[in-house]
Amino acid sequence: MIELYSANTPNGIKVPIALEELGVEYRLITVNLAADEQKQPAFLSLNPNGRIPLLVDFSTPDGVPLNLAESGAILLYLAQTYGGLLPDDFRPRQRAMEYLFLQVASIGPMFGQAGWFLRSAAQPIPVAIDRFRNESLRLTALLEARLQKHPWLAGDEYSLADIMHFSWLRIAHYAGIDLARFPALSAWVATINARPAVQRALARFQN
Ligand SMILES: N[C@@H](CCC(=O)N[C@@H](CS)C(=O)NCC(=O)O)C(=O)O
Repeated sequence: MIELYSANTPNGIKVPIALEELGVEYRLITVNLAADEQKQPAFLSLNPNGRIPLLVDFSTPDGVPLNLAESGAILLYLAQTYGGLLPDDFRPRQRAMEYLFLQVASIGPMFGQAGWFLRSAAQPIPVAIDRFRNESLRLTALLEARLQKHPWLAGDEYSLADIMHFSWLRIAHYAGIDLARFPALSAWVATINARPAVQRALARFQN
């Protein structure tokens, strides 16, 4: 049995998409970020970092529930535990890992900061907006170049790397990026968005 604490945000949708793709059942507990539920003692006792997503797996080999935060770690755990979303072959498997880490270390933080300085800062700080938006643009161009050559980020196979990046690229406008300027990425986003598992995951947040 899996419980997932999450919300309809770029990092929050990654785990339900992976769970739906893997066909693993879960109970979704929606966290109200606007009400700061993720900073309350009950949530902090599960994840001291006070952020979603947070997964609790009650079906562990040692019988002790596992609390796991960080979307990259969670997707890796699910892929390794439930089998899928990671290519079997040596090279594409390493490539999937490479893009997984690129997302958590670069795209996520850069898009997040670009969006925050563009939309949420109390006053506009042009140097910060330029810095984070330009770096987001550079990284977007990197993904575009990859997808010009390969159907998926790991190569020929849809993997957890695609889920990680899809969740941010589908809202690229948040970071001030016009996705229409990137044809391969736009087509890739549309293809992933049309997957039944992705639609089921997104629908879970509407209920
Ligand atoms: N590196 C983390 C980032 C998690 C994260 O920033 N989650 C956001 C939602 S997308 C959050 O919980 N924000 C609420 C807050 O910062 O209080 C991951 O990949 O899971």
